[in-house]
Amino acid sequence: MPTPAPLPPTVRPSEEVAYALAQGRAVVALESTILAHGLPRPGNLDTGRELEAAVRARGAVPATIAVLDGVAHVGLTDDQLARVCRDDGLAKLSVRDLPVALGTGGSGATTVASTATLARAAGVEVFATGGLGGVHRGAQDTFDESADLTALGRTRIVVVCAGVKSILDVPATLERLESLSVTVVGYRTTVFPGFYVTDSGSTVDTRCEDPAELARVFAAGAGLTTAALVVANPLPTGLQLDPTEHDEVITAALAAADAAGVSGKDVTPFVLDHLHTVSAGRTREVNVTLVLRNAGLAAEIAVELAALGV
Ligand code: PSU
Ligand code: MN
Repeated sequence: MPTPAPLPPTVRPSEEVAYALAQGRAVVALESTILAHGLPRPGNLDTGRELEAAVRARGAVPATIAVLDGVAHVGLTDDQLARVCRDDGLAKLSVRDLPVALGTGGSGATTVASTATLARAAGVEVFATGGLGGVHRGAQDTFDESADLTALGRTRIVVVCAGVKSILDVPATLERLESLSVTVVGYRTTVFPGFYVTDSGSTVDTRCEDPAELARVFAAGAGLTTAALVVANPLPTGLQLDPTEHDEVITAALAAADAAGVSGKDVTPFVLDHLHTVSAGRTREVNVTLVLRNAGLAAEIAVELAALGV
């Protein structure tokens, strides 16, 4: 376990997380934007708790990350988690927003980019989310590309996801991940998953077969790369959203975003929310299923990494 640089007072691991890290025990970071902005209330709080339980069930300590009153908490109390899931108008904080929130006493949920950044700063090496942000469709006109990509290009952490959100331009996102030297491996497959669906239509070059192999792959990058290892964990076909329904609801949701004139960081939450409505809750169900599976796999990888003791 590498010794992290001293933390600024505005980045605060919980007692449990600090203790686990000091003991070299497995810790898994969890993001809060999926809870605050990606899933509808009030069920999002159950999901937040289930994610933490899924990590614990596999012998790792969960560290859900969010900024509350000017402090970035790495590991939340249940009250803090409830606040993140309940508060109206909680900000969505990417990396560029962190200095403002931390310097002015602000609060907000953290995206993949900012969660990975804060986790790494605290010494956490494994992180689970649903789907990564990436290149939006039509980005050649809007330049809308998630800061998740550049953050993963400079943050040495394992990120377990079900691919990138399928509202995006998936092939373009994979190209950008390659340019940014982010290692992408499929978990027991070379078919790159499509978030709600098993197959995005794209492939990856590499597959890994088990958590121990993934831990060895991550450890082997020490000193060679400062980029993330993305582990793409597909839903089994039996659990995916029906692919025909998937394409229909995505088209409808993107058209609605266009008609509403939504732009910038509001696009992803708007489209996800619209999807939950037009699919009568099916996208929500599938999103919860896939993120729980990712948290479980992330915990298994974290346990293997801790066993390597590097
Ligand atoms: N994964 C999910 N649901 C989500 C997200 C990820 O299953 O809501 C969030 C993550 O926090 C990710 C963000 O970083 O969506 C991407 O937002 P943007 O496209 O504005 O960068
Ligand atoms: Mn964006």
